[in-house]
Amino acid sequence: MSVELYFFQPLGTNSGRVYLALLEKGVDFTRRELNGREFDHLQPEYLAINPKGQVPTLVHDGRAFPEGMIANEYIDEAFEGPPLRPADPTERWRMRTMCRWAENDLGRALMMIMWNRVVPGFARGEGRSEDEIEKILARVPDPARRRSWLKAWKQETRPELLEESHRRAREGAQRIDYHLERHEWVAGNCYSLADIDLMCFCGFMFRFMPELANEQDTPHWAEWNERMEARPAVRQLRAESVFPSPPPKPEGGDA
Ligand SMILES: N[C@@H](CCC(=O)N[C@@H](CS)C(=O)NCC(=O)O)C(=O)O
Repeated sequence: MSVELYFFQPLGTNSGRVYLALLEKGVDFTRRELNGREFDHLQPEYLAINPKGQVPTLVHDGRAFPEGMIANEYIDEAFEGPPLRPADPTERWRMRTMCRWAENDLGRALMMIMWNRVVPGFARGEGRSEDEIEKILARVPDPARRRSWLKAWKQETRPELLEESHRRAREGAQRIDYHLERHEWVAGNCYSLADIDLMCFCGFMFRFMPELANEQDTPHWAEWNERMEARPAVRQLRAESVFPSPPPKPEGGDA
């Protein structure tokens, strides 16, 4: 059996969720790290594996499984190891609801904010010219992704969208805290893929948006973080990660 994972960083959002699921299951996998800053994900060899040019992609016995959330359900079904989906139907429903929310609601708002902060520096790299950058971005295969790269690179995202994302980030942090005051784990009584998603898509708020996520304002979330950090798989994930420094805040405040 061969298992490979193509990813940007062990602790990345989309990459991290699948990386951590594999660690939790105890799957022995080959780490295929792509350098996002060098746009390795747009190289023909990788596009042959994932034509959308996105990470992560799980490859199991030669078959590619993109799309992190669904890949994680596959991992839970295909490999031995502790279950990552609750057996109880209500908890399983809550797990899926929260995975979806963490990725597509709060996660999307956070991505809008972070994407706009990091893309210009990311695209410039060690001194690429504007011309070079536009040529690279023209290779992004998915037209919607290409537009979103270009908007962030040119800093053309509408300010109202960023303001709304900040509102959602603030409300989202409070919602997580309220939820974790009532449940030990995100799905209820057992650790699941929803804990993995909450950590990977939203956990970085403690570091990058400490005004919204911190021990005073979101104490139950902070306690859950401690439960997460005590897990051997999470410790291993941290040990295998090098997380970049926080990106600079834009001038003139928060948005
Ligand atoms: N729908 C994909 C989204 C994956 C995704 O957005 N990955 C980001 C990295 S965190 C990426 O590959 N970005 C490069 C790009 O979109 O061009 C999934 O759920 O796995």
